[in-house]
Amino acid sequence: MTDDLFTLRAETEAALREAADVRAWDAVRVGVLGKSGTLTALLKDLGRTPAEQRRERGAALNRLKDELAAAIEARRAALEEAALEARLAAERIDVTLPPRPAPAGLIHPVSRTMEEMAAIFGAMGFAVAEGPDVESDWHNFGALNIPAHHPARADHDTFYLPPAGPGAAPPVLRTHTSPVQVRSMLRQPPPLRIVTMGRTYRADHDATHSPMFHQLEGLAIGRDITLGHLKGCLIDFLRSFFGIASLPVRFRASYFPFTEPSMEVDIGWNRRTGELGGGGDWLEILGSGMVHPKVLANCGIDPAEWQGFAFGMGVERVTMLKHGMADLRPFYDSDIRWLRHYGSSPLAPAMLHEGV
Ligand code: 2NL
Repeated sequence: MTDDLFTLRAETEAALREAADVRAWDAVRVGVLGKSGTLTALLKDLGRTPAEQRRERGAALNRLKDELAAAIEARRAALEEAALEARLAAERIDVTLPPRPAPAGLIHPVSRTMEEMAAIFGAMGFAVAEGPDVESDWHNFGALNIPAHHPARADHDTFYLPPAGPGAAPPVLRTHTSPVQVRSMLRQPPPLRIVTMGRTYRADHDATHSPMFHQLEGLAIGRDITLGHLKGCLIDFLRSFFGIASLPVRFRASYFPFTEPSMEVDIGWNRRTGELGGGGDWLEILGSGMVHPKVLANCGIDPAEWQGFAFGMGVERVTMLKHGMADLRPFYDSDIRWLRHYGSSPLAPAMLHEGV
């Protein structure tokens, strides 16, 4: 091999060593083996080599060409491997790290309140009863001592549905959860201790009324159930639900067609600040009474042998009071900001207050 070929080999090997990435490596390859590369030029010049040296020169050039092609290929493989190693090192992850907390759905305040109510009344021995949203006129009104043309019907703004046939009473969207309790009394003999929660419907819509809202009702039937049991049960419930052990509770005579006597229940609050508890003002929170003997009889229970108490309240209303919410309408707007603010984690247990 002649000096110029030694030099070309040494220079190419040095250039390959210096090529730090595939771009630099390709420049070396093109500079040597490309169309205008140094080695290509030497091969083209072979014709001008004197005839007696041409054979040896040609063989030397071809050997060098193979040698450099191998060196170039080896460098490419080395560069690619180094690039892969660097990428693997950079993209390494620790699969033993705990996962980031995933955003989860939240419990709607109405559901949360109903869960808390079921827990509190459950602790007092009440079972949860459920029933249909579409009711017969009799289950929603008749059984509850509200016959046709009774003035109390006017208060209920009832949604009537198409009747099953000519002359049949139109079914209704239940205006309260009482028909669920009527069905429970008809289905199982006393004694009975149930609460029922769910959707109710009234054709009424403004800032404080929604055509669909939720009610909780309770019913306890026994041989010796008295007004004293009603008062103790509701005082305990209200103090537990609002988390205020000393919450003032007041019972005030009222009227419902399905209870006699009937009582509305007020809790203490501060009208100016909206704070529950002391403050000297009273706020109506629920209705209650001793189940009317006619209602017991309508539901197949002998009023000479059995008596009981019942009560009802609005779920949205007590939720708003508990959490200081001003407006009813956002309950049904599905605004994700409101839901995130007022929703609660499904992982947090229903908050129950001990020692109340
Ligand atoms: C209110 C008042 C009340 C009842 C609901 C009831 C149910 C049966 C028999 C007798 Cl099956 N009474 N429920 C009793 C008194 C009051 O609700 O202000 N609700 C929002």
